[in-house]
Amino acid sequence: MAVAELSGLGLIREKIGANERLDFEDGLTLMESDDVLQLGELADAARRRRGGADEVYFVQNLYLNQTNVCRVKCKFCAFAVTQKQEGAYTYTGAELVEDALRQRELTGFTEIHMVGGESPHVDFDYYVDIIRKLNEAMPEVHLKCFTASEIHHMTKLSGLTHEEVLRELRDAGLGSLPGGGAEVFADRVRRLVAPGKEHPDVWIDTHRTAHGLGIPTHCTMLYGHVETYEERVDHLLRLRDLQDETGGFLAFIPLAFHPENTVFERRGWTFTPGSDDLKLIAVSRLLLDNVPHVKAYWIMMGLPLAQVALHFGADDVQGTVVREEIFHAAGAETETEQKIEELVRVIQAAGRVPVQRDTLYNELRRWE
Ligand code: V47
Repeated sequence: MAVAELSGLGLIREKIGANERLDFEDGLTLMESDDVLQLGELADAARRRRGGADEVYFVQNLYLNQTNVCRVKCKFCAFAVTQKQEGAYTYTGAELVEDALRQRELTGFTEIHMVGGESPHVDFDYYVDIIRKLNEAMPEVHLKCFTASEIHHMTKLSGLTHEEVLRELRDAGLGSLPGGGAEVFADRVRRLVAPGKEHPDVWIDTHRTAHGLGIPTHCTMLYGHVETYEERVDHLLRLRDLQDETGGFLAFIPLAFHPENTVFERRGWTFTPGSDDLKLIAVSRLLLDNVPHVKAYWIMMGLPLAQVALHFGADDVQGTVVREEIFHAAGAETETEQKIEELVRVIQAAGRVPVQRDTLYNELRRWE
């Protein structure tokens, strides 16, 4: 077994050295390996071979959630509520602008990352209005808003196509899409964890359409629940295929399942082990040879493990964030905000060069 595994990774090492693309079987060999250190070393080598250097990126951003009211009931989600439940909120465009402007006096964020539930109690004009108002109030701030699932929800609210919805949002000021809502594409997994959600092909098609309109996007995978290694690899390769076709993904973000306050907590599920989080960073870096950046999302894995992940293929720690709700509803114990100085310190302590970027990875400032 050990010998077979060694030879498997040895083969993959050779392929990486020869710039050969890894296939499904290679992906499976990587996922099945417990040699996490070797995976990390391979991923870091592949990253450098493709032109990556010592830079580690972060963005100064603000998280907003326009509503936590959601019709879908995904089993992994601890954030969503129904309209009648205590704590339900839906903010108007004016309220979101007021909140963002207040935060702007405290931090000079360059990006607003806004996602929310699929509320049946709003219409498409609501979404266009909040984008337009935020854009008018802060035209220099990049609006990275709404998952593909939310875009799909807007087609249901409006009767418009995905392309029409995206065009209207883009014309109102939308800059890019975040990568949420992808979960794991395999039908079996979707039926178990998100039976109320649209078919996974819709996520792919929505991102393809966005890329066609010149709207860059991000991609994710929510791992650590019912998915098999095969299903993880399949997910990553479907992302790679789309990137081959369009080149529109800016970064991949592996998202570790957080079980607290979800139905899975009642079944005794626990958080993913750190070794799995590192494996996911490494394997995704190895398989997604065409996606420029892999994020070690510190909100999810904590800053110390994110520092290690920077040596396992990741080159981005996402951002300063300010007020994260989705992972904290599900038991994340990290802070909800980091100051730039702290991100810089953490990146430097990991032996890397901090670079503050904008959403599109233009360099704004570097700390040598
Ligand atoms: O869409 C929900 C996932 C996503 C849980 O694009 C959960 O740069 C784990 O997409 N445990 C939201 N995951 C977060 C997200 C994201 C984060 C950082 C950067 C970017 C980017 C995107 O989180 C959801 C869903 O897929 N999620 N509940 C949970 N309990």
